[in-house]
Amino acid sequence: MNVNDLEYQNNYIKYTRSELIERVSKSVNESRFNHILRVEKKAVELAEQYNGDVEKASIAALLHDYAKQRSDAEFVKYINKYELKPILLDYGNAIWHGVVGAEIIKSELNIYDEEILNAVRRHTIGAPVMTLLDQITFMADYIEDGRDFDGVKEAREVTSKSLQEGVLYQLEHTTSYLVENQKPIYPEMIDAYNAWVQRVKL
Ligand code: DGI
Ligand code: FE
Ligand code: FE
Repeated sequence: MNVNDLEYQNNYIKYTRSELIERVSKSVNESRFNHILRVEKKAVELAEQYNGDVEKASIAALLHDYAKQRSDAEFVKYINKYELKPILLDYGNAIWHGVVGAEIIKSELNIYDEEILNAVRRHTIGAPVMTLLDQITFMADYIEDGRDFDGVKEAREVTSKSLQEGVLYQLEHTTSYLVENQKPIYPEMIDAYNAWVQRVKL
């Protein structure tokens, strides 16, 4: 289906799709907003292919980077206010915009659907156990049509054959990239890699 024909019918959130898009467009810059729309398109395609909930796929995709452009100070404020894991303070925006971003979404948009919020929380780092919606959001972000990195073609091919193999592909490649560039890996991402490499046989 064309995403623009999508009308929300399940009351997961109190916004129509266009109202949600409007709120998101006010929270991020134009290039980030365009990325978000491409992620939504890809998430809806994956939901159709893998029998996911198309409406939740659209909502989670539209929200996944909602907090991406908030200041470090704002994230730290939320980490303290909601007593989130102190280890978060050792990381930065790359980890915060998903994990802490979910709290910002709750507080600003009054969206409380934990399945949707978890897909946002897990969209950067994955998790040892991921729902279908988590996997769709995680992969749509990685392979949306505007992405252009070494390996994206292969990532798209793998994901079109098996969503789970796509998840493992991303975990493998992102953790390798972080090691090669001497960047710290958030522990849950290592846990995710360990779980998925043992679950999925390539
Ligand atoms: O928000 P996007 O750019 O659309 O994509 P994303 O949420 O997948 O974020 C990707 C960035 O996050 C990329 O630059 C790699 C970085 N990242 C992912 N996992 C980790 C990480 N950075 C650190 N330091 N540690 C991680 O575990
Ligand atoms: Fe992100
Ligand atoms: Fe993204």
